[in-house]
Parts: sequence; C-alpha cells; structure tokens
Amino acid sequence: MYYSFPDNFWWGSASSALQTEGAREGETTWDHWFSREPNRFHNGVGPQQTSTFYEHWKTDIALLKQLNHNSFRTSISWARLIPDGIGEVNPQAVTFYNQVIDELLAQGITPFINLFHFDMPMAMQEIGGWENREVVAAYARYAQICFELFGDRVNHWFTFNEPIVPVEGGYLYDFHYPNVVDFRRAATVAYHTVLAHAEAVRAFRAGNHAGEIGIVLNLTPSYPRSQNPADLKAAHIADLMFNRSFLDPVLKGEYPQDLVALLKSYDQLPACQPGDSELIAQGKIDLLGINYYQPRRVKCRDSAVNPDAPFMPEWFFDSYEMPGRKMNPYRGWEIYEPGIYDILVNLRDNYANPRCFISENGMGVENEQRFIENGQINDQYRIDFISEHLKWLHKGISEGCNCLGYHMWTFIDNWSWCNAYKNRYGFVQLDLATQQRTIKKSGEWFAATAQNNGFTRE
Ligand code: BGP
Repeated sequence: MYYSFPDNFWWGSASSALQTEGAREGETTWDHWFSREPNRFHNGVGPQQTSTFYEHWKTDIALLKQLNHNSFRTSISWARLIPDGIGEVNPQAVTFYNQVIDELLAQGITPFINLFHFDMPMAMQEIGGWENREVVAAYARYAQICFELFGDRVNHWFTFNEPIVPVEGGYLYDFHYPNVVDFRRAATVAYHTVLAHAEAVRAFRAGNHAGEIGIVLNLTPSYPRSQNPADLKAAHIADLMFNRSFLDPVLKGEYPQDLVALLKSYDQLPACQPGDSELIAQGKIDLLGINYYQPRRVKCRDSAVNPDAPFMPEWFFDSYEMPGRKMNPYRGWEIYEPGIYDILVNLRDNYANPRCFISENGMGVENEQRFIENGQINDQYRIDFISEHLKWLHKGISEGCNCLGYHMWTFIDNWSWCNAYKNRYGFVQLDLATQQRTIKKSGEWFAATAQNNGFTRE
C-alpha cells in the first residue's frame, strides 16, 4: 500500500540548543550540575561535549538539505543569548542565530524556533528558577527580545519543549537539577511555566509579529489496565497530572476543574495571584507540537500509601506492565504505534481539532556501530519504527485529524541529558572522537519519503 500525505506536509526533525551547540558563555543548570556531580551522567560526559553545531552549523544545514527536510526545529539558548538571563544581550549569540536562521531559509528549510528546552540559565536558578515570578518576568522579556531580533524571518515559534519534564525531573523524580522531591513546589514550577508561556504568547500578539506561536508537549496517553472503575480512575488521574496539566491551559485557556479540586483536597495547590486566570486565558496557542515516544499504562494501586512518604502522583496509581508489550530495551520505553493515532483523535474530539504536528518521535539505540555494513549504519529497526508510526498518523489524517507534519528526534546523534551519548537517535551517525558525520540508512529512507511525500509499506 502507498501512504501519501497532504500537500505541504512538514517533513523534518527536531533538536535543541543545549544538546547540539556546545560550550556557551552563560552557565545553565546542566553545566552547574555536571561540575558538581559528573557521575550522574552516562560515562561522565557533560553538556560541553555535544555535536558542535556552534561550529558546524553550515555543513549540518547542508546535511538537513540532503535529508530533504522542508522544516527543522531547534531552540535558542536563553543562557547564550542573555548569559545572566535578565541583563545584556550577547552580540555573538545574535550573530550565530541570525546565521542559522538565514542559512536554513536559504536552503528552503522553514525554521521552527523553540525558546526553552530544559536549559535554565544558572543565574535564574540561583534566584529560585520557575518557583520565582521574577524568572517568569525575565523569560517574558527574553521571549520578546527573540521575537524582535528574529521575528522578521521566523514564523513558527514555540514557548517551551515538554514543560512537564523539568517539573518531573527537577522536583519529583530526581533526574534534573535541582533534585528536589516536593509536589507542591513541583506544582508551583508547573503553574509558573504556564504563566511564562502565556506571557510570551501575549508579547507575541502585542508585537503584531507575523506567523504563529505554540508549545511542544509530550503527550503520553494513559491506558488503564482494564475497564474496572478503579483502573479507569487511576488512568484519569494520571492523564490529569501528566497531560492535561498543560494541554488544557494552552488549548482551552483554563485548568481542568477536577485537577484543581484534587490538588486542593490534598493541600497541594500553588499560590495564585489576581489576574492569573485572565493571563492563562490569553495563552491559547495557534499550533501544537506533539512529542510522542511511549504510552503510560496504569492500574489502581495494590497497596496503601506509606503515610510518611511525600505526596506524589503515584498515590493514585501504579504503573502497569502489560504482558506482551513491545519494548525498546535500550531506553526502557514501550513502543506502541497506535498511541499516535489515539492522541490525534483525542485532540480532534475533545479539543476542537487544533492545528498540530508530530514534533518528536524517535528510537534511541545503544551501540549502533554493531549494525555498520559497508561503512553505514543499517538501522532497519528505525525505518520500521518510523513507518509504523506514520501508518497510524496517516489513518488519523484520513479521519479528519488536523496533523500538519512529522518531525523526528533527531537529525544527528546528540547529547541526551543524563544519558549523554548512551542511546543514539539520529538520522546521521556522529563519531564522537572525530566529529565525522555519516548518514544512516534511515536518513536515506526519510529523505526519499520526504521527497515523495509518502512511502510504500505492507
Ligand atoms: C525528549 C526530549 C529530547 C530528547 C528525547 C530523547 O523528551 O525533548 O530533548 O532528549 O526526549 O530522550 P532521552 O534523551 O531521554 O533518551
């Protein structure tokens, strides 16, 4: 069967500043944490050692062209542009981002620019990070500066990538700095991130900039173990906590009432101020980026909660290991292709079918050198992964879902937070020692698919 996609479908990939650029003037939380605890990073490789996009941007964009990208997402590093987060703009950073944007456009690749991808300037974290409303104001100023500097050429803006992840990592589950475990502080960080998003949207609209603004959310469908009411309730609460805590504010302009009621009943609500609701209502977006890697399977808890344990989302559910599930053993994530369709149908039926696209999907694999044949990584597993997801995406589009494109994570193997270079995701293999780039078989497959605007598959 031939799967063809709508005209002007976005084919491309996503990356982020911190994971690709290399060392920068302004320190981020990642630089700071790495200097304190390098053991927390796979093989002790830190955020200074990346795929050196800061030096190789021109040849890397030529590679994007070779992969037939018509669009590409990366982020601006707040700490590179404004090293202390709030003061002077760094002119070298302006030159760098201007060059990247201009070269993408010269190659016919539409730049999608994200403003925050887990990379808090350390100076901002020192005054409390997202727990402090001064940081919300500093972010709004930074966003406005970006719109003014680059908005004449950038028409697709994103305020945040996966804003729930710094909440989970930094304030609940200990995989991001500042390694706090405290639900109410986590809720405050999430709430202030929504306010920061809305401030940026408001500044974008007030400036009458061309183009559109959105956000990138990792939507993780919550599947109950069974239709038993206890399992359904568990899945509903997981959905409220991990998906709807951001999805509802950015698409409906308000929080789900049952999430607010739940947190209130456990005394976990963040402090609100007059005017917050009006601000949140102004944060409605034009375009939603959807990152999809894995589903979340849950069941009701089997045991009572330890009364001394800190309040956690897991007070309401246990994770469920479905027998027979397909796993990516390297990342430990389930692979469930229909999830992409379920996300799109949910958006169509419950959120007025917003303009959206898949902004990340991907498969991290360890030790890919073992698949080298005639000098090239033969990653047929990645081609299978992509095409099976695209089949479900195609089905969603054919049933009316408003999905405009598909971006893969990622174009070149890059540094992945605490996993550093353990799992490789790229269409292009990176030799860390020589920095040599070699297109993998999946890159060739994707280039052909983008060129044909479709692919053949059984
Ligand atoms: C997403 C992030 C990316 C990237 C990807 C792969 O959540 O937006 O930055 O890292 O996941 O995940 P990981 O690096 O944890 O394997």
